[in-house]
Amino acid sequence: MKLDGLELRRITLPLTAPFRTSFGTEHTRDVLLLRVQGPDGEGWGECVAMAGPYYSSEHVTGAAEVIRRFLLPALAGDVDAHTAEQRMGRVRGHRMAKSAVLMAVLDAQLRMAGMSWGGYLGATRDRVPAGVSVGIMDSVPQLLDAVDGYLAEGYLRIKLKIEPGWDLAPVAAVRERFGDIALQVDANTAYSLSDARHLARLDPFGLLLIEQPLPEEDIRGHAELARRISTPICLDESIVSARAAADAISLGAAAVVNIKPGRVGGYLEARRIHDVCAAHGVPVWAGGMLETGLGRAANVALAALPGFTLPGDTSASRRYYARDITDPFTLDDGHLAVPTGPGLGVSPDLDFLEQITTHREWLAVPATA
Ligand code: OSB
Ligand code: MG
Repeated sequence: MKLDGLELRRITLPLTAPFRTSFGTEHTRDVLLLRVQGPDGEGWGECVAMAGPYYSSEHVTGAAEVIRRFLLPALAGDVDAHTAEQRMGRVRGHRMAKSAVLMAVLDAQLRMAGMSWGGYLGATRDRVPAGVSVGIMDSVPQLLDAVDGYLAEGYLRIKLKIEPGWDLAPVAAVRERFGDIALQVDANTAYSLSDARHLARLDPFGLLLIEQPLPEEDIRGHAELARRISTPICLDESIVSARAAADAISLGAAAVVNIKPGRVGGYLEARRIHDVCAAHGVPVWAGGMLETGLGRAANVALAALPGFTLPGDTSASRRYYARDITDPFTLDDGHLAVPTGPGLGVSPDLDFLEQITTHREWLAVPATA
């Protein structure tokens, strides 16, 4: 396929409620959207990098600059998702930037071929079970109200964000009030190995998993922690590639893996991680980065692959935004439907996009890589 150019667009979307994690509080989502355009069609991508480099080392303004300066040449000449991925491999890191470019290229490619995202990746289901990630709150009663509301909407699994000082009490309160619901926690690297005895006090609550208790680079620490607590350890931040997944699994650091395409450089690498985990019998689930309907469409399709045996952080649009940029994803009996149309199967509302656009630029693809 031939591509003429890439449009970068920044939009600001207010979150329906502040989302607090151990690395900060988000009030709005500042999203970088990409649109590749060629003579035969277009494709959309969403960059999951956040406003600041607190979840991982990337941030949205940096990602835009990397795309502009270093990734754009990968789109020269005859290109598809695999060639673009290979050419971008020359750039070290910057996986969220690469993932956004690859998403736009793959969307264009699949729209032209009339193939759906799920069909291309190997989805085996037409709907996926939805979980919800619940931020740190000011008080336990406020948390119980939030969880109560999500359970009433039909969410099939609750994830509580935790940090030192907000862990045992909220977990105990949610267990006491709601009983035997599917419950897990996410620490976003807020602990150290010296907290092992404290974290072992979560064991009696029968959590599905504890997500990323220790720093990104600390694979050995997670393996050691796994010997000291009975809650299964799931890695998020640490799993930056299929190779990292294979290493973490063989070292005993990951009993479960959270797969986020942005974090690993795109949907092709995400599928490789799925395959590596499946080969090892390690369950995976689809993480989220507060995506708009574009990223959500792709994540929901990914979550329909056979190895995704746990509910993902693939919540309905209204959990995040009063108005999404695509037709909203809705919860039906605790599930989201996998889009079936060509490419992502959803398209942004261009009039609404104009209203929330803060910056827009057109980049012509150079003649040669
Ligand atoms: O660690 O999973 C995380 C959101 C932003 C950055 C990191 C994380 C999260 C979430 C929310 O937990 C997932 C979602 O609902 O999109
Ligand atoms: Mg996480």
